[in-house]
Amino acid sequence: MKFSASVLIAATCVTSAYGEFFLTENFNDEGWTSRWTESSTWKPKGEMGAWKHTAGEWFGDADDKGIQTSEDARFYGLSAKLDKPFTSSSDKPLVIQYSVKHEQNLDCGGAYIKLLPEGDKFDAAGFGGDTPYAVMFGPDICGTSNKKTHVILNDHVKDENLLVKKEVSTETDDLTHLYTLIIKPDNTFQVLIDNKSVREGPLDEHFDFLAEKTIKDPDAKKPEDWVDNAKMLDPEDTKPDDFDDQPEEIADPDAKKPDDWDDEDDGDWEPPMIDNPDFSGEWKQKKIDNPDYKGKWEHPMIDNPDYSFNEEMYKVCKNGCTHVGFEIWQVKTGTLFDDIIVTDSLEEAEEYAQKTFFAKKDGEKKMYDEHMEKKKAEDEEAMGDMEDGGGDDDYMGGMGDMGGMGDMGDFDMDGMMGDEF
Ligand SMILES: [Ca+2]
Repeated sequence: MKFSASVLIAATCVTSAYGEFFLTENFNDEGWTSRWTESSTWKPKGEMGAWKHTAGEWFGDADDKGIQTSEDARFYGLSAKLDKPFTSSSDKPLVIQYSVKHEQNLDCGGAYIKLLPEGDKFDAAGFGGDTPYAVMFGPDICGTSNKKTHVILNDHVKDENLLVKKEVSTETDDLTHLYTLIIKPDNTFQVLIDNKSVREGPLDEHFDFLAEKTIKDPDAKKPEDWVDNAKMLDPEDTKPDDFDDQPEEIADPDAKKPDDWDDEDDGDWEPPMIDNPDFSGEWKQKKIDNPDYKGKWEHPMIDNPDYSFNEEMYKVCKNGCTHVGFEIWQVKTGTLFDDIIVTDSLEEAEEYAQKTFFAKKDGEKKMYDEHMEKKKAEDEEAMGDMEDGGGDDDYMGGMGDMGGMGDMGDFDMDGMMGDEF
């Protein structure tokens, strides 16, 4: 077997200068299946999709494989045990990093990773959407409006999963991107995509870890005589005596009871209503500024007696995280995962990124551009043939090659919502 550079790097970097690896996975060897377990009891077999071990359609190194979803409209469940449990500590961060490539131009599907805390109790066969987790992190795309990078952290005090409050952007093109989440002991976090920060800040500002700092004063009430109407009816304005109060509609004076009208069978005859030609509108009293208006009453705020800062928000793995896993649903498949690292050192994650993602990136882009050029030329040729007299069948075949439009009818949006949180 020919080893690529990244296989050798992963194999030799067990210890490191900066910190500890809790897991590194580059999926380059056939033995990855012995390290990862597919979920087998989470969903019926027919609803589960198969993982493909491949470098994909475009890549920086043909020997550098990842794992790719390969069947449309399926669930995918896969997990691996960390080399040793990661326990949140007061002097080191938690760093989770992995790469994602949506070769299929993903229209609807998850591509997030989870860090799991269950230790020996962890049920790899049953691992799925309901399995407790410490961190859920990574892309989730469905339609044009839902395109984000999930960041969901477990609050060990309330035992609740907290969603990041401001949406975090995600990449939607067909190339590999690197996603990094850092949770620091100073109770801040950072999300990097391709090593560029896309969201960062204090945990208490971005997640609902803490009670509100201030609340409405329960003893304060709006005074009963508070005037909060800015306008009032003008008491000086009265209806003129000569105002002609005409109804809006009148009975049609020209209508006549039909000769064949039978009062017994048809009931009493009534003429139809028509617009009143003399109607000049309703009289309305003028409105003026209210001299007693005091403005909108603002409820006074006080410090919340239930608020207290929690120094340990960052401890998402308080009792040790032991596994990582993917449990996702994809409508259109072709997402390829690679180069996962869980470490307590940002420097280590950066170094790993340089040796993996950044080493392959330019080669992949070059191959992708060539692939697209070739495809464009083929499509143009197919279109040319069609204009020269090709039939409808040729046309549909060409469309299928261009975008897989034949699959559009199989969407199951409801199906994907159930297991996410
Ligand atoms: Ca790889």
